[in-house]
Amino acid sequence: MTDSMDNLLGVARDIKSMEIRGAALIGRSAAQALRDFALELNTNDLNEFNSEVSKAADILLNTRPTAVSLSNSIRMVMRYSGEDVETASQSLVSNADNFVERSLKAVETIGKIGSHRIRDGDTILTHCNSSVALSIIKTTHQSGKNIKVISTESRPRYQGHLTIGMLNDWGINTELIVDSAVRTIINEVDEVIVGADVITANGSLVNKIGTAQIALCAHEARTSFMVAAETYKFSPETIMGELVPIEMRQEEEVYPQISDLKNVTVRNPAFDVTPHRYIDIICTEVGAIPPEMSYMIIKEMQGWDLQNR
Ligand code: RUB
Repeated sequence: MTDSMDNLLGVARDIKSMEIRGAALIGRSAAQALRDFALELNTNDLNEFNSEVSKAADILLNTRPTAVSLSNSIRMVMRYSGEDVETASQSLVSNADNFVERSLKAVETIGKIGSHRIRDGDTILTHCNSSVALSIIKTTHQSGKNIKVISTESRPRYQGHLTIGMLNDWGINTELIVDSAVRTIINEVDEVIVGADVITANGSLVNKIGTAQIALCAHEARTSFMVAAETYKFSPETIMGELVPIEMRQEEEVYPQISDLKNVTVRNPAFDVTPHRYIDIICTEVGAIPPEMSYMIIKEMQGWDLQNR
């Protein structure tokens, strides 16, 4: 196997095993992996270049099924063109670099936009470990507002432990709760802020399992529910009526000794769907929008052309 394929398979493995995780990082890592793969390809034949790059793209696409950042990032990188290998490769590299740059800038901009909605003294509840939701929280803290964060554990993979480590390092007053304590503490919360794996055409949110229950609690308690999502988290496929595939992970993540129990199985969906009516606002890099505007974001920001599907 070539070194370039070896490296790409390494990134694909890390995405699958969740060494690389969180939708934004998955999208950027895939773009960079495809870029490095193209740069290391040793061929002067454009047909061979195209075919190898598209095989590599398929390998990355098959790592995790839910996060649309992965397919959107690969789609953007694969819009390269060129008369020969050199120009095609340059075009692909520039697409990948643009995606990564645009993603990093979006996370920063969302941090600023979202922080305007948070008041001094607020308590924020977050779930899982979303770099974009945390950008809002960090920016708010850096702006001098005094905030407290409550973080769920986010079983079964405990991404909440990553979140509290980061909040601790930034000097933010933080409390960790078990996932099932959300209903108990919701009346102390001023706003829920979560990230997104997917926003559908009708403005619904696909995010870490447990998000939908939190949204339901927040709705009942009249607590504001904010989603932090870059425009490449919006799913063009859902305009065509496609359903978002929900990743099912291994039973052992939830109960390592499951094989000892012959009459028991574990169901381990990694994500769930929060209906748009429970979402107050989606903070994107082009502004804070109501979920009902998601269709427009897909049409305008992603140049989505229904005729060419
Ligand atoms: C991560 C998760 C995050 C979103 C958004 O799930 O659900 O909330 O991906 O993250 P997993 P970000 O740990 O299974 O990848 O804001 O960093 O894109």
